[in-house]
Amino acid sequence: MRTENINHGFLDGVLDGSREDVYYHFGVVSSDPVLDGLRGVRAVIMAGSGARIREFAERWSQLNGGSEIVAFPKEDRFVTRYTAGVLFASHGMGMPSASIAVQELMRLVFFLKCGDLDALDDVFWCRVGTSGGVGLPGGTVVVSSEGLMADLKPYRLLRGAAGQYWFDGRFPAETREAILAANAGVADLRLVSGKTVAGNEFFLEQFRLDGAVCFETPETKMVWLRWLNDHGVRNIEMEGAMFAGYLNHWGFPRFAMICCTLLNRLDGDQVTATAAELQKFSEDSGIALFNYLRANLPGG
Ligand code: R2B
Ligand code: URA
Repeated sequence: MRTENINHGFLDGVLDGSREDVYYHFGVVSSDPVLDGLRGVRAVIMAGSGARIREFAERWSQLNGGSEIVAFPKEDRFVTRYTAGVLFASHGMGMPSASIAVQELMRLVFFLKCGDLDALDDVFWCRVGTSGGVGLPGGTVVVSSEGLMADLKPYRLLRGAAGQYWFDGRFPAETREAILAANAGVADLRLVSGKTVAGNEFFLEQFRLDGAVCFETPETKMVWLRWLNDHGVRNIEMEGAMFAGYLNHWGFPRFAMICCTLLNRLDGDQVTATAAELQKFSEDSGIALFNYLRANLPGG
């Protein structure tokens, strides 16, 4: 971990009891007894939708002998479940929403691990999501090597008049290789790795022509998509650059993003896959995750 990048000025007071931390969007505070049962957390799994989180937790519980599932009571922002050493949490859509979830979960995990840097090193983080493929058919599962913004530069935020905060969007290669290895030879699962672009918008920053607001032409859209393709970008979603950036900032060594593609953006903009196809796409990214968890979480 990079302890120098952890906000000890705030977080150490939570550990020594001089202040309480309010994880407002998750509806829990650091003194809440519900957190006592989460100290053994070994992985944090995030997905955009709350329904997906409930399904994942059910599945992980079944794989672990029907382990008890703990829920946080507040669900109007994010849905959270904990079972068998894994904390599952939704993050909504886009980096503004997901960054709130990631920041509060980093604080929560720091508290649960009592600030122990070795214990924090052991926590695996993963976002499992959907995306638009770049030169890949719908149904391909992409394990990201790097998260970038629409200009192929890493995630950054405005720092008032002082410029920007910049982040490192690379995903750890060892974790990515371990995910690929855990899924080698799985029948009917197309798994690839490559760079991922996170757009701040589903339409404009993904160069779609079907938004209510549109500034692109078929030509400018294709120039952008081909530029991404030429630079090794395999898919486009809306959170990965921030997700990797924040986890790298604290120095977590094990994290990943696994996203299925819903369509090939070189062929179109609208998501026209059937409900059955979408279900299969979503299941495939879950299969890739659970194969990794079973192989890499001792006792999982
Ligand atoms: C993928 O899908 C969502 C938009 O439909 C967004 O959260 C993402 O990253
Ligand atoms: N999610 C995205 O952000 N873009 C797509 O094209 C599909 C899913």
